Amino acid sequence: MAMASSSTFDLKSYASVRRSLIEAKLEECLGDQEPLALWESMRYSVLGGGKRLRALLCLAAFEAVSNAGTARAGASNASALKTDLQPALPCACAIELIHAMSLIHDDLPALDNDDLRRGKPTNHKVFGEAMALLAGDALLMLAIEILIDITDAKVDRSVVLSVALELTRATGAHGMVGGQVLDMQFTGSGQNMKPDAQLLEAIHRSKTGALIRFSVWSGARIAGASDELLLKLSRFGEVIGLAFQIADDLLDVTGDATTLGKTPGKDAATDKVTWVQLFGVDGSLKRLAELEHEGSLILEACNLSTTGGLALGALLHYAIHRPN
Ligand code: GRG
Repeated sequence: MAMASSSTFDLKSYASVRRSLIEAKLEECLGDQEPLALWESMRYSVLGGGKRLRALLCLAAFEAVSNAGTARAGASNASALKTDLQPALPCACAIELIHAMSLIHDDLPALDNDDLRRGKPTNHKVFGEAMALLAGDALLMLAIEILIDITDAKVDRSVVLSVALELTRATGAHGMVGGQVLDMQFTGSGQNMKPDAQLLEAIHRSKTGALIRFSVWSGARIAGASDELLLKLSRFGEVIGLAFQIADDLLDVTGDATTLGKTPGKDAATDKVTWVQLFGVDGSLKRLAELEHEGSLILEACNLSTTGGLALGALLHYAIHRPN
């Protein structure tokens, strides 16, 4: 049987099968409930949109670690669902809920003041600022709720607790919120207060990278990865997180509104410090190539050649070369 590699791996089929599971679970978590206006606003920003990159990373890491040590994936069946993903599904969805809430709040007039997201009017444009704020708050707590509520017999309570703890760290002042604050402190500051590459990477690592790193780490943790493997996959997640944000900065310069589903050129218009602003398009492409190489080496060292491992490699490539 022909063996699949990261470059021949059919990510499209792999992702399509797993996205269906993710969408169904998100629908279940966000069923119509009271107060209707609140749930409508929550559903608007979570369902029917988004690449689901973070949830896919979580499921791929879970799959990779669950099957570590078994036979290499064959090219023809690389996307087939052979592993029960249910133990990791609530976590994958919790990550998407947190991600969606961060987008709602990020788009508010008090922050980025954006009108367009995923090709639709932003949440506050449809439901008003007060409801958008509250929908974000509710999604944040719902994410924690569905995580702590994991009752799958295959997942030990101590694992659930450690995953919940890491998620709060990745999301709050140690992670996304802290990174957003640092980002704001440099936005619009002109030439005088530019961070250097190290500081900018630290901002990216917390604002965007922490949740992406958590996505990989949590899937691996739920699957019972050893401390050594967790450390390697955690670094892999960090590399994807950083690369994802640099690619995002590049897309803001090179993309168009239809493909991106959001307004391009905002970074320059608001004088946001980005990799592109500091090092130009070529400098950004060079850094992305370095990160892709580093991520591939880490993955090789993890020795995860089954479907999940190949998917992680393909998702690294996708995070860097994606169209939106
Ligand atoms: C978490 C309590 C709490 C508050 C949020 C606003 C804020 C604090 C943080 C901002 C975080 C943020 C929006 C970072 C940008 C990350 C980014 C590039 C998002 C785009 O992600 P994609 O491309 O989006 O994966 P889709 O639409 O595909 O899901």
